[in-house]
Amino acid sequence: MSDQQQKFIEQGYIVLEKGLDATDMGLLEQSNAQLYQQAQALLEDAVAGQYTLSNYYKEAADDLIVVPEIDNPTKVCRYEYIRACNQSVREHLVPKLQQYIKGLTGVDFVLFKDKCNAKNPGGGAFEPHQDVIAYNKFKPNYHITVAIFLDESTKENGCLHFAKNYRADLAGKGINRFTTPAGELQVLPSDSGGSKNGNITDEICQQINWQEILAKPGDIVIFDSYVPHYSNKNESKYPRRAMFFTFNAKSDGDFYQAYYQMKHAEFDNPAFHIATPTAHSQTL
Ligand SMILES: O=C(O)CCC(=O)C(=O)O
Repeated sequence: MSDQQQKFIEQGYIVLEKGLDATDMGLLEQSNAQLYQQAQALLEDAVAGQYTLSNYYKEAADDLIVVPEIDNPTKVCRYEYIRACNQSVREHLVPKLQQYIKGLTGVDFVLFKDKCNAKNPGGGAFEPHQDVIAYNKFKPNYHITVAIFLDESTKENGCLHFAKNYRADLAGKGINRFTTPAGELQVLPSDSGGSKNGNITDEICQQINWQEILAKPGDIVIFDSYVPHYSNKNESKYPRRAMFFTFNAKSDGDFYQAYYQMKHAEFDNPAFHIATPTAHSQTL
C-alpha cells in the first residue's frame, strides 16, 4: 500500500499538490467563466422578479443550479450540475478524476454530484459538517470528493479545515458507527433544523483537532464523506473559488441524474443545504 493510500484510510483525506496541471486548470477556468456568468444571470433575473428560483427549477429541470449567499440574493454562493452543463468537464475532467480515485482505492467510482463554491468577498462560512448527512436520501453511504482550488486558498479568504484524525479524537465516546465500504465510520451528532441545520454540535467540534489546508491553484484534496470539515468567511477582497466533484462506488449505482432531478424539484429542501451560508439552511 502506498503512503497516500495509507494516509487516506487513516485520515479520510489527502492533499495532492499540483494534482492538476496547467492545461487542466486552463480548461477549468474557461468552464468556470461560462458557468459563473450563467449563474449570475439566473440570479439577476430572479432578483428582477422574473421568477423565484424554487419555481424556476421546477420547470427548468436541465438548467444549471445556482444558490445565492444568505446576505445577498445577487451574490453567487455556489453553482451545481456542472457535468451536465459543461462538455469539457464531462469529457475531460470527470474521467481523469475517476482514474485518480481508482488509483487510490482500486475501485470504480461514478459521479454523484458536483459544485463550485464561489466564495466571493464576504461570503462563506461553511460550518463544521460531514457531507454524508446531506446525501442520505440516496443509496450510497460512502462517497469520495475531489476538491479543486481555482484560487490560492488562504487563512484570510476562508481556506478549508479538516479534522486531522477525528476517529482518534473521539474514540471511546460511544458515537454511532456505520458499516461502509471503507470500514466502520462515525456519523457525529449534529444540529437538526433552524440556522444550524447539519452543523456538528459545538461540544463535538471542540474535541476535534483541526488542520487548515492552504492550497495553490491546481492543488487538490481528496476526502471521504465522513471526514468533518469547515471553512470561515472570505475576509479578502477577491473570490476564493473551489470546485467539488463527489463520487460513489459504481457498484452502488449511478445517482447523478436522480440527485439533480430531486434538487431541481425541491430546491428549497434544507436537506440540500447542510451547513451552507444560504437562506435555505435557515428553515426546516
Ligand atoms: O468551499 C468551502 O469552503 C467549503 C465547502 C464545503 O464544505 C461544502 O460545500 O460542503
